[in-house]
Amino acid sequence: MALLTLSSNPFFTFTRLQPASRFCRGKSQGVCISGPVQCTGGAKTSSQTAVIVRRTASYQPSIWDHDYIRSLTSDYVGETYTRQLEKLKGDVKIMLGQVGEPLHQLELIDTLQRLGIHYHFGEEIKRILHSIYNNYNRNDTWKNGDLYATALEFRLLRQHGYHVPQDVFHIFINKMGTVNPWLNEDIKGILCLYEASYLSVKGENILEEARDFTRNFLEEYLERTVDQNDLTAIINHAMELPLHWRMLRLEARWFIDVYERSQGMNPILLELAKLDYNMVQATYQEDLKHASMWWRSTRLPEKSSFSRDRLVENFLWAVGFIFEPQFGYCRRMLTKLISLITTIDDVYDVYGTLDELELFTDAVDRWDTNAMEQLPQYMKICFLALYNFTNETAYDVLKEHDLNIISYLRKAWADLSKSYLVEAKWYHEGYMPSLQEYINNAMISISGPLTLVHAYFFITNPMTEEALGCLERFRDIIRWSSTIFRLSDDLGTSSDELKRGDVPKSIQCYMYETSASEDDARKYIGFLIDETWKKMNEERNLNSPFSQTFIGMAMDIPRMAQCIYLYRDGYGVQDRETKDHVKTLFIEPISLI
Ligand code: 0FV
Ligand code: MN
Ligand code: MN
Ligand code: MN
Ligand code: MN
Repeated sequence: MALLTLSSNPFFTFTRLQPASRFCRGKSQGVCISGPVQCTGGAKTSSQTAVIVRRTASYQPSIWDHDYIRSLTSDYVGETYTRQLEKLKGDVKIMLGQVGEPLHQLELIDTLQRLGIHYHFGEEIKRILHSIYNNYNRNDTWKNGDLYATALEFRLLRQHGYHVPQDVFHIFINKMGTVNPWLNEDIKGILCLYEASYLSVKGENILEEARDFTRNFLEEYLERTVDQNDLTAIINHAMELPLHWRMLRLEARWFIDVYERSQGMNPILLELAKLDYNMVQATYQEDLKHASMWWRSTRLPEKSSFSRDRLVENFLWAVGFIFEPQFGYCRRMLTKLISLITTIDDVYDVYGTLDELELFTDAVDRWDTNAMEQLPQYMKICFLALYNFTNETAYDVLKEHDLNIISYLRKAWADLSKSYLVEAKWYHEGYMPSLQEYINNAMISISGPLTLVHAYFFITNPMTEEALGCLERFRDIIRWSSTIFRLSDDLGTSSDELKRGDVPKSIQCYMYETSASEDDARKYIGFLIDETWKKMNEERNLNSPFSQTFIGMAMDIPRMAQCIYLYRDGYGVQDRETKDHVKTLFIEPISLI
């Protein structure tokens, strides 16, 4: 197996190319790089003489041993803990019923959410927010022109789907687009406004200004504050990523420590949060063991050694997508799904030759085991693994709901394979798409739509023919979720991808289109992520046929992607932040004392 040399990869040097001389215009503003591209060896697997040139990604093997995963245990199982949990839940329900002041109600809800235990109190929280919303214009003396109270109410109401106008912040912001000077000492209020501003939709200029102002203000505050304390830690955390974009479980783990040290901490809430965290961790361990057994039984890790072996990290993605303990089936199935996606992605991006990829795409499109015959050996096992997994999923649904969903799953896989093939062809032809042309394909090739279609079947109950139609018709939430997933992945992975030879990603398409520097292109992609979140926020509040659980998952996908790709490719490179996340979430319980 030969390595593709970097110099033969046109994209590696593209930043130095002059557009007109080296590229030819393609359809819809895309361009072709003229000249031959290496790595096009035909798939003459039976021939002794044909040399197949394959790329390599040099992925490191898994750092998690299967037997180690199997050996994970938790003390936090059994009736004693269940009883204690129920008692604490009862205490909190009483608390929720007794707290009278709207501001205290909101603070309690915010604390429950941040501690990750809100899911036990869905009905109570809904009832309280409903009554606050109903009194919205009638009784607001409790806010009394206070920025913190106004912003907290705004964020929580919007989070729960209520429409609150941005004008509530009018009185705090003057014509210069800055917060009124009397607020300069109100750090808590400004931080709260910063977090609230991420709930905005397109065109909300007050919130945009508020975001810019609060970010600058808080950054300056950090610069001039020498003492590091809990407040600066909280602000730093918020500057890294806003609450609205955070992966829920890791945020809960982080906040439990902050809360423990905070003034006015309520010991009942703290105890419930810690106990619940540990008990949920015990269910994660069982999910993980189940998925790990399956992964081993497929023998894909050894049969596809060119590909990423990332079962534990795949489970981390799944927990990011849906954390509540009762969704174990969904998490297990998602973990399997993501493992298959990753293997097949590496077939297309790294190992497969173009001829082989055409055959594979055709086999998936025809959904025909007869088409397997023409595939090289390494592809046969991938194909049958995906075919069997799909049938397993469909069988589960047929069994439970009397519905045959094979056509939906087939179509989702065919769409994904075709988008992979488009990228492979672009790469082999040296074609440079326009940014828009790239995104149209890449929001599919990131596998967000495939994942959400599957997720829909993993969680929806009851399921009806009518509801299935919605998957086809209401695609925007899926589109925005997948777009952010794609753009975040490009920010984290494209440098390595281009080095080993891959299609130009969003950053490079934009650089080529506008002659921007890489730095500016990255900023622009960050801006697109921002704008796409606004579309998600808007879409989420429309009257949707999807359940709140499904919509939550569509929003948790970008959150997880932003977490994994925050500093680098935390998926390909597993032994840094990602390893800490795995330990924190699945291995180490919180000490109860
Ligand atoms: C991205 O890998 C990635 F994270 C994949 C394929 C698996 C995760 C899928 C889910 C969590 C649903 P990579 O950067 O190689 O993907 P692209 O599309 O850029 O080749
Ligand atoms: Mn969720
Ligand atoms: Mn790919
Ligand atoms: Mn890839
Ligand atoms: Mn990538």
